Amino acid sequence: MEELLLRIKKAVMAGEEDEVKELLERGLGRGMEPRRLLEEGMMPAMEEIGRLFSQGEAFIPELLVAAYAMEAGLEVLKPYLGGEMRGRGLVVLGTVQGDIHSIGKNLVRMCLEGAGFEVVDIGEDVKKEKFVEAYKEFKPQIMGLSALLSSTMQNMQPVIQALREVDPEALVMVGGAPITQEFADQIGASGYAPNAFEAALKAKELVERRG
Ligand code: B1M
Repeated sequence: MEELLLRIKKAVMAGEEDEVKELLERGLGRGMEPRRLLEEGMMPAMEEIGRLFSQGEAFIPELLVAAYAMEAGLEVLKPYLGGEMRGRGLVVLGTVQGDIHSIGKNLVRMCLEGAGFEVVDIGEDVKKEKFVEAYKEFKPQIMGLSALLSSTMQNMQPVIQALREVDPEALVMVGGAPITQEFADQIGASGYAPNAFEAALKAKELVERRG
């Protein structure tokens, strides 16, 4: 089992999409938990490639091929990350302006869908105005904002402010690697989650609290 997780990690890092998919299918076939395949197989690959990138030992192309392999793997796990319930409400989800990181957001989307939410994914590098338009168009229970860069996390607060000008009660959940609970409180977010699984729980909590 451990060896399979290690092989998944290596295959993601090498960008071997077909191998990643095959190894995940094999793990699932052996009855391994999808969440374990994700958290102990694929995610460590992204951490490692990020660490190598910080040290100047990996470069953008390596980050990209690993990201594609991760996306391919997520597609395999997607059907298993969910539950059966539907109709909890609608979430509009996007990565803020200046930020093109999509994997974390996509994983949050899958977990929200799994938890019974309908999700409108408005993509990456999303301008404040587009968040506001989407809020008006879809009237979601929750707006979800993701940011992966310490520069782009600064673009979250203006979005929250613009949304609250339209609706002072708007529920906004934030997340992404550099975000902390403290930062979320500072910018007036309604909720924060450190990972995709917690994001689904937090979304449920926010909607239930609203009643
Ligand atoms: Co980028 N990148 N990157 N990158 N990249 C990081 C984030 C970095 C930490 C790498 C490093 O230096 N060690 C660093 C940021 C440093 C900082 O600002 N603090 C960095 C940098 C510097 C950059 C560029 C500036 C590099 C350059 O061009 N010189 C550039 C910026 C581009 C831009 O956005 N304008 C850049 C580009 C890229 C690629 C395009 C090559 C690629 C992204 C491809 C893609 O997403 N389609 C990429 C990648 C892959 C990474 C790393 C290696 C992996 C990110 C990832 O997918 N993680 C990353 C290093 C790392 O994270 N260790 C890095 C896996 C994913 C499942 O986790 O995204 O954290 P994560 O999402 C989690 C949680 O954060 C949370 O749940 C998710 C799942 O559990 N979450 C939420 C996320 N959103 C949420 C929303 C919520 C709730 C929870 O509520 C709404």
